[in-house]
Amino acid sequence: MTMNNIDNLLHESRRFPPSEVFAAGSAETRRLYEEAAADREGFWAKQAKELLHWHKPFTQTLDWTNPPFAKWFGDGELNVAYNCLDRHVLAGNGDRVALHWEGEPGDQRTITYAELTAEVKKAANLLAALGIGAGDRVAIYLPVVPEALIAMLAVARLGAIHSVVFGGFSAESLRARIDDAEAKLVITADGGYRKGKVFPLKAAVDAALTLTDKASSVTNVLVVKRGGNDVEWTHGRDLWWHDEIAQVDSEHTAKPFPAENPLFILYTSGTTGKPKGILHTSGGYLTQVAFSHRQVFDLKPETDVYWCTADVGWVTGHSYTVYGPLANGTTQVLYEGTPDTPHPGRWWELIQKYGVTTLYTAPTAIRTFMKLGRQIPQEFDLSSLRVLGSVGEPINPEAWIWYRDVIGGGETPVVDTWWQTETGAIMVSALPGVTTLKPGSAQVPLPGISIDIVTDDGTPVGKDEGGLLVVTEPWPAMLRGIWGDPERFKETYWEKFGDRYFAGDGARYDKDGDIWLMGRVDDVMNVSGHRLSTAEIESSLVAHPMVAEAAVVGASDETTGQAVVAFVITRASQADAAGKDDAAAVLRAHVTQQIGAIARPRQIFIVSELPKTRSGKIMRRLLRDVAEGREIGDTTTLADANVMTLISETLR
Ligand code: 6R9
Repeated sequence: MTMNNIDNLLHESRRFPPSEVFAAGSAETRRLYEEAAADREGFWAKQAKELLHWHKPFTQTLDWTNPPFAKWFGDGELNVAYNCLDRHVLAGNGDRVALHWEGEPGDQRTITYAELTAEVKKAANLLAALGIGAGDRVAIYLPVVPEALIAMLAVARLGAIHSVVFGGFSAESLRARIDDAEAKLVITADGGYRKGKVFPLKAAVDAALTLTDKASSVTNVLVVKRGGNDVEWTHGRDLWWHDEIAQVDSEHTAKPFPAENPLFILYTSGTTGKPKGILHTSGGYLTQVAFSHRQVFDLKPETDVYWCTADVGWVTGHSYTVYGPLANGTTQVLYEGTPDTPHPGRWWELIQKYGVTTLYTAPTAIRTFMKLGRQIPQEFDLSSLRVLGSVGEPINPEAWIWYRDVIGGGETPVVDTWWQTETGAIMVSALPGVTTLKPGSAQVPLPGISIDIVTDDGTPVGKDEGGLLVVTEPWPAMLRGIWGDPERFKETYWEKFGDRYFAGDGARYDKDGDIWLMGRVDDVMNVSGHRLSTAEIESSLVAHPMVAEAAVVGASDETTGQAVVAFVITRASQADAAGKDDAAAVLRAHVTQQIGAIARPRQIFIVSELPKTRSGKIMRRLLRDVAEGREIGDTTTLADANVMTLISETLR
């Protein structure tokens, strides 16, 4: 976050105490803080028992004898899918709507808990017939269609491990993830709808599996029919989902698995070129996502209609579309497409149509709507909304106020939720019935979560001071490791402060002790709430024959938070032939093809030098000054003081 934003934060001083409606039920919520403060582990044990069904009850809560490898509820057994499905049906809620799904072209499906359970049972039988059992990895590369959730839950039901890959990732990225996890099966679709067009997914799977001569670990590809587009077919490997599902038994008994059985791997960008496979397990994860979903959104499962706009390919989709809401028996909206198709009021139309009470989205979306103007949402009846959530990056107070006023009718609480793929669940957030809301601040750790802000050498800072955000005690939904790389897990998160988890975010306490997130302190960018690594994009750029050297920075961007800006030194012979503009266009396309459209640089500057320190480190801070059009900062540590003049001259 830039200094401008920080100034901005300090200019908004309005405070919003809970309204009477919310405050009425808050005594119980307040007690949660007290209980957790008195006995943190006992508190989580109680939540795990109350919120979940255990086939075999646990007797141990936390095993932290081998840090940083935690075990929660280690001797207990449960089935994650049973908790999200069967038990609601058995409790008499089978007729409750689980999903109001809407496709981008306007097609709809309403699926009750009984129907969803039946679908997942069939899918589990199908996967088992294809040889999937406990511990096997299944890659899921689907648009936001009900089958994405059905596939995830079927994998979970068998005790297998899913790795969902966002549909916007390229064939190369997909292959890297398939290889790293050694997935046996890929579940995809012929296509999905985006901005009025069908984008191909099966074609990317075909390309991924033939990228190298080396055979992949994949034995089958299951294809959901969605786009209706033509697809190529590899006989013996490829199977249509609908054909296969029609042939399997509809009964399936969910078997219990140990609480620490892996549930999923989700890849996320770190500070090196190689994405990390974040590993989550079952009992602790499900406890914390169910708990936080219930408390942060003041959930009333009987009456609420909840909508989380995240794609299931991101952690927010895992924790707050699939596992948290379904464990709580929530009715939710699931929407396949983009917010502006076929018209810019599409989201608001959906809220009106389904009577959405709870909306969970990202600041980048809110800022985009702000730019389009309030008249668009004002054409729709949004009065059903009662809680609004934000996630993915710091929300600037201006967007916070707009969200509350224009979308929430000036009354609806806005909860800003801080968490990460690694934390699995929300860690810092206001609670609507208890917290007096401050626009722009994520505010307080949830009950049972221990957070601190410390200096670089680990000393806790005081009120009105800033530093690095750490988690000081293990938490139930914490990552259990990086797939296949325990050393990297220790190094990345634990080496810096020993017994405390280093999140990679800067933060400060205000004078009341509330927490304000200040953005990443490492080389991770945040573009539209998605994490991208500078190193990953740099290595993609230097892999192109035209490029000699590349440096990537995240420059602040009004809508997307940050935008990718690249500085590239080309190999003389090649670049002359192409010309600067063409070279930039070619390289932007290259990054899209290698990683995916989300990583495509907003700008590529062709330069003759990069600013480096005497030890050869690229000084990204100076490049950020250039990218953001600012006066260039202190250059005294540069090996060659003239470099910045040279760069500025080239770009003039
Ligand atoms: C859930 C999710 C995690 C990174 C995180 C931080 C940023 C997320 C935030 C926030 C400020 C918030 N972040 N929520 N920053 N306020 N409410 O986004 O996971 O994709 O792993 O990103 O996103 O920088 O470290 P993930």
